[in-house]
Amino acid sequence: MKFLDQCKVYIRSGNGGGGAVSFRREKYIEYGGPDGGDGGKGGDVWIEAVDGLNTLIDYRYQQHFRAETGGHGMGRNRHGANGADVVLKVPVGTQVLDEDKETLIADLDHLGARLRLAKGGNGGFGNTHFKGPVNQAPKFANPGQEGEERAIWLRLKLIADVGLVGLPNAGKSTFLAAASAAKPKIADYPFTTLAPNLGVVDLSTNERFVIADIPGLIEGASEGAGLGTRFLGHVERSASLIHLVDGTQDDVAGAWRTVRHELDAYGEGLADKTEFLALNKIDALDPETRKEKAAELEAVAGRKPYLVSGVSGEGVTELLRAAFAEVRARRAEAAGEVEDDQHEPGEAPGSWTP
Ligand SMILES: Nc1nc2c(ncn2[C@@H]2O[C@H](COP(=O)(O)OP(=O)(O)OP(=O)(O)O)[C@@H](O)[C@H]2O)c(=O)[nH]1
Ligand SMILES: [Mg+2]
Repeated sequence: MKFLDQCKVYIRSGNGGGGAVSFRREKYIEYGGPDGGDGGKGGDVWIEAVDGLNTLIDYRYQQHFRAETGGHGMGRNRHGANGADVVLKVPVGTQVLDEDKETLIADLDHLGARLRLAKGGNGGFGNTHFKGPVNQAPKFANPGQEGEERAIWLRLKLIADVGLVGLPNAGKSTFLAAASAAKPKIADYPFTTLAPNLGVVDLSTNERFVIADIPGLIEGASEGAGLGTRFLGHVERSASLIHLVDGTQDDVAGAWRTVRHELDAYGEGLADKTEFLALNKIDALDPETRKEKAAELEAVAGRKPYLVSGVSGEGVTELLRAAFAEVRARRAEAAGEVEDDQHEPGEAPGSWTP
């Protein structure tokens, strides 16, 4: 699955309708005077962040969007109809970039965020508008204004609700495969995962969230060791992190500390996110070792770890449910915040690379 979804879209707002040239003609009324109505306004092109979408796939199939032309004005001072608008519906988290793919036009980061991308042309004035003391019977009217035409890029930074972190080989990809329908590459050597994988966790029809499996972190990752920390950008917007610690290694406390240190060094609020700590691979541990390792983790982290196994599936659902409760709380919080959110255009799009 592509983590970044982007596509180019061509839009055009509607032309305004032309004004009409017309004169009143009625029995017994001589010199009825001009009565040409104005043209209608052309439709606008809007973009809106809506619920229920999570990809830009629709824009792979349709790239051209045009709003309707305004209706022409008519005699008897009738105004032309306004052209219908077109609304591009996109998932929350979509960024709109200019044709140069650099200039950020908008970051639709909350539900209902809406922006006019192209304004429809105004309708032209009918000849009624031009009558005056000098020219009482103008035989001309304005044409409608042209609509705007432009190309834009849509870019979706998929927002993983929960990020999976841990040392290489901690079993992150295996966990993702157990939790979702994703099929990440799994192998018993470090750095199997070279690019992030996403999976959708389906607890029930309306309990869904996205989890991201990112490459393992090693000591010094924040200084560029291993694959570095650049992939952490994918989980910056996540509600929480699931931190997996391989229970089959000798020093579980050290493993936890290493990863925490790298999260801290990376910054961007990652270290402050709720961490669901889990001792993984418990299928390979006897009850005695489980207790021992769990106690070691608890001692260093200050709370009890979940006990899970991506291979046997033990404890996985329980951990996912706990993580989802947090996701849900964050979503409710975000929905409440939207109203008074004085939103800024956001950081330059170039500052974020996968
Ligand atoms: N016994 C056991 N082995 C596991 C479990 N989860 C993963 N493994 C094994 O651990 C090894 C690494 O698993 P991955 O899922 O690739 O680990 P990862 O954290 O994604 O590794 P990187 O992508 O390299 O960072 C593989 O050989 C897996 O079969 C588990 O729950 N129990
Ligand atoms: Mg992996």
